[in-house]
Amino acid sequence: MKKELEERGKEALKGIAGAQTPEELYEVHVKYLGRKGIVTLMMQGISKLPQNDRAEAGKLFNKSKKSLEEAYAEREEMLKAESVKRALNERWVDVTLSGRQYEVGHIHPISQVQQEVEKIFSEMGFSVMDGPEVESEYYNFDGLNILQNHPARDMQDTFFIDQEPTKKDGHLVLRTQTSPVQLRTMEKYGAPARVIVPGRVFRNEATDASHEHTFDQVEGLLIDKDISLAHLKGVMQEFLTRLFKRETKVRFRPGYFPFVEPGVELDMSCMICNEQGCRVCKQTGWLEFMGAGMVHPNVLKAGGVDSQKYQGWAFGFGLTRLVMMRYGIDDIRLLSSGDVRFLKQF
Ligand code: FA5
Repeated sequence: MKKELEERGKEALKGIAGAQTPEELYEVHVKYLGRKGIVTLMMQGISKLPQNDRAEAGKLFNKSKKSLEEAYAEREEMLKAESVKRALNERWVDVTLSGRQYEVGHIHPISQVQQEVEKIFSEMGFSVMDGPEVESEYYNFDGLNILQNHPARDMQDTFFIDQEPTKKDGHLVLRTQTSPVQLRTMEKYGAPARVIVPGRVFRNEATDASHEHTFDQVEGLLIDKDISLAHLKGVMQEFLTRLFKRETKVRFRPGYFPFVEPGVELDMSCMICNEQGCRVCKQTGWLEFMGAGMVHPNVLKAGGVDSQKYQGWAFGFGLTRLVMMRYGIDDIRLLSSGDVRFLKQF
């Protein structure tokens, strides 16, 4: 029995040393040391030995079993370490390689300038209002004193929504100006009011370097007691001076918009030539900036404001054109082209 144990032991050790994977090693374990393994079964045979030989045989088996278990544990550790090493080699990463660059977007130049405009007007006590881009004919025209057959309706080519008109609101249109929000503000908050309305507007017109079918405007409305155009001049001079970070002057010229009376065009001093005259200002020293005027009594009435008690002014300028001036962009169409090579510059 001793000899057989020695031989089986050698065989088992050889099997353990020869196992190349944890699975193979496990098979060797089952074969020799498992519940029905060769060594285990031999151990069970000790009880059949004569009484005197049992103690010695027991010791011999325990010793042999212990050394097999130790060899097994050692080999198991080794195979595990090897398999980890293999896995690491297979999924090898060169940590010295430079990383992949992820593009992070940034704010569009129109939104950047819009945020600046909002900040300056907020500091002067104006709230920022919003209004729908799909607007009713009533708010876009009728309520603003632009009557059904008034030639002013031809001034702005309109995109009409293909839907039955309602008696009260007429057709739905893509708003051609931010002025409808004048009415919405008066209806909602009454007087006094001090708001600006940045927003997108749409006109059905042929595009060129300075005209888009979709562009942004900023509307302004101030209603209170004892308000005059002098306040508008002061507010706009302060606004443009803060925006361009240099002393900027403004001047009025007569202008016509049905929803104001009197109506004006406001020019700003040319920041390129300091009023000396250049190509940009066509040698005049002034740049056209916006339309404005005292809110027409009919519009105050439509907004539910008592024109005997309150008056005010409104203005509307092209935010997209302001962005062009700010960054020296010579074609408006670039701003909505979605060309990242262009947008990356801002
Ligand atoms: C208006 O839209 C009036 N609602 C402005 C107003 C408000 C007057 C309140 C009085 C009181 P106008 O059509 O001129 O006005 O447009 C205002 C500005 O929008 C222009 O000065 C110009 O800067 C810009 N704009 C007009 N058409 C285009 C276009 N096709 N592309 C880009 N900008 C435009």
